[in-house]
Amino acid sequence: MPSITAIKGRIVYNSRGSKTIEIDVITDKKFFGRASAPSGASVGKQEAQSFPDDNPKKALELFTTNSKKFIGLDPADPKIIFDVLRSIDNTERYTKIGGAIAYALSIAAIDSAAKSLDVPIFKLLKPRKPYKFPFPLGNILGGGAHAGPGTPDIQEFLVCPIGAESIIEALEINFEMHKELGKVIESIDKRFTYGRGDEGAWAPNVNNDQALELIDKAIKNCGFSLGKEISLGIDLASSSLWNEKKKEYGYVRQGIKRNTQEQIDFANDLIKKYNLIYLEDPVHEEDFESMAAITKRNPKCLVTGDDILVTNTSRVKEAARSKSCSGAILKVNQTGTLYDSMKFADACTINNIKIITSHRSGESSDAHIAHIAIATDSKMLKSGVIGGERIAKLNELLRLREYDLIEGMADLSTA
Ligand code: 2PG
Ligand code: MG
Repeated sequence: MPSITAIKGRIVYNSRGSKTIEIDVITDKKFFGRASAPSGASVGKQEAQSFPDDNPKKALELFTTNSKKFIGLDPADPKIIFDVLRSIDNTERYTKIGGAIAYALSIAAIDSAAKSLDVPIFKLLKPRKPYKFPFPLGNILGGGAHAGPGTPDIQEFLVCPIGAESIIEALEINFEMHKELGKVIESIDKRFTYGRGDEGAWAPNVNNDQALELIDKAIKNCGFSLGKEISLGIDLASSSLWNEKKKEYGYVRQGIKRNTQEQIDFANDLIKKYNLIYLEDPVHEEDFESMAAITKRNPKCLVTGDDILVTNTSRVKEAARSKSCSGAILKVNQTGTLYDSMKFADACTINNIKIITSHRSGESSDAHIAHIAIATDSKMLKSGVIGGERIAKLNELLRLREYDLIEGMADLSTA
């Protein structure tokens, strides 16, 4: 059995230049694992809290004081790491030690275990086949919490290369779309500065409707057709639009307000008009009922919960009971440890809720989520299209082809 022989944490910076936690785990004195925690800009209320009192230093101090407790543990067993961490912080949202520690520790441990056992991480997490490549779900144009004034209220316009038969073809379709969309934006806006948001998506000075028209034009220019080579998805990130006092969604940049029924209609219309195969957080994070109405009406679209589920097993069970979602975002740092996430994935699978493993808008150059997507049978890996920290995950998918263990692309049918 591999055994942790050394462990060390430090503060580093993420892709937004904000402080985060990085942890090194060494197994059997020579197998080195490392991970650093990502962070969100549109954060669900029920997510694990990144740092105690918003203070990374405090998180690191508590971790360092307790780090000896992890020496001698089996790094290949996410449950053991979870149990010891829970003996230090048993709060629901890791408010004492911080979700950033939980993330970095549990992922660094599996990273070093995989090296010591000379197997890819995904195989440690799911010992048996079948393994499939997730479709890359790429953010090509965005606004909301990820970009500045003048950009659309909608946080993310996403492409999914549904016609691709291999992972390389899938990535290339997304790259081509991103490049072409840049040219299309420039052709209508001579002052376009090639500005991009936190996830590498174009951040032009257009509203939601114009954004969709531009994307439509780029699809045609590439010679693709909607529903054949490519399909569209949207992350409405509706909790960022919701005003609890006024009980309405404010599309401030476009000057539109929508009450709950209007928001449901808007979501249904978007799915219909653009044949969306994916719609994330169409309503705010507490509205399981409206999510259920949208899910029921659109059986061919993955109506996906992000802020509403926060990778939380109890919440996805509630969503299954109320039939609120057909898709679920899995972000390890929303829930804390790798073990928490694998439990969440099990609950999704049992309830036939399709998993979409996802990056955060504030990322590291780590690639572990590519393995997590494969191990959890994710249909898609939401990881942007361009930008070093986004490409890191996508390139890992390409490397994984060399193991000859993964056969073909995930099955995207929603049945
Ligand atoms: C989302 C994510 C990732 P953030 O809302 O799905 O795209 O954004 O990390 O800011 O929560
Ligand atoms: Mg989201």
